[in-house]
Amino acid sequence: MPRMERILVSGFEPFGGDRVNPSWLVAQALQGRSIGGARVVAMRLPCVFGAAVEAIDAAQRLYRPRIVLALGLAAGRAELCCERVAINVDDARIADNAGRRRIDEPVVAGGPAAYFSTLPIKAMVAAMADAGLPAAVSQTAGTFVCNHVFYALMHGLRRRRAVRGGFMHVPLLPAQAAGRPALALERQIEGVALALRAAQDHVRDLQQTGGAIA
Ligand code: PCA
Repeated sequence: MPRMERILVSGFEPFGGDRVNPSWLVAQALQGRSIGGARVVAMRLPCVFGAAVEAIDAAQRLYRPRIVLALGLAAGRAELCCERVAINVDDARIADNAGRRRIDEPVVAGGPAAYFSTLPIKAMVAAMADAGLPAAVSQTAGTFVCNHVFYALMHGLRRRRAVRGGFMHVPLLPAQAAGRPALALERQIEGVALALRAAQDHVRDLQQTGGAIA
């Protein structure tokens, strides 16, 4: 009997003084769930340049997923954000959890300037919005460890078209938001599950705008 397809969902450990990181809580909640005929495997990444990439690479070798969705926290954002593009630069405003700050260094020396997500970001946003959840396409994943992992993931998948990859940023939880935008954990879990279902269902993305005018 063929093995059930797998989806790898990563979340990050807390960073920058926070005690929790909702991205890991969401991934953990989805562990073992069956979505669109595939089984979710969750993993927690260190918020450390380099080490986070080694961890997600090792998990891909072990689990051989067909979809890889990395999750991270974007404090201050109100929506579940499907990231469009990863850029080849690390420029950290704060130290990572190993105490290192990388400033204007490439994620991959000699790599292209950017990679696009190969997940159907418009379909994922539509699925979440249809369920009444705040969702948006984001045009930047920042220049910290999230973008670093997203870029390295897409670089690793550049010749493996059968495996699709992407990144979503989630908002703060209400308990940690201190007046900033927030979204309850249950709604974050529901949103990411719907986004994964849409990613399973849509190999081609929808033609609808998710653009921004600077
Ligand atoms: N958010 C950070 C790194 C880890 C996380 O959850 C970021 O957006 O880069």
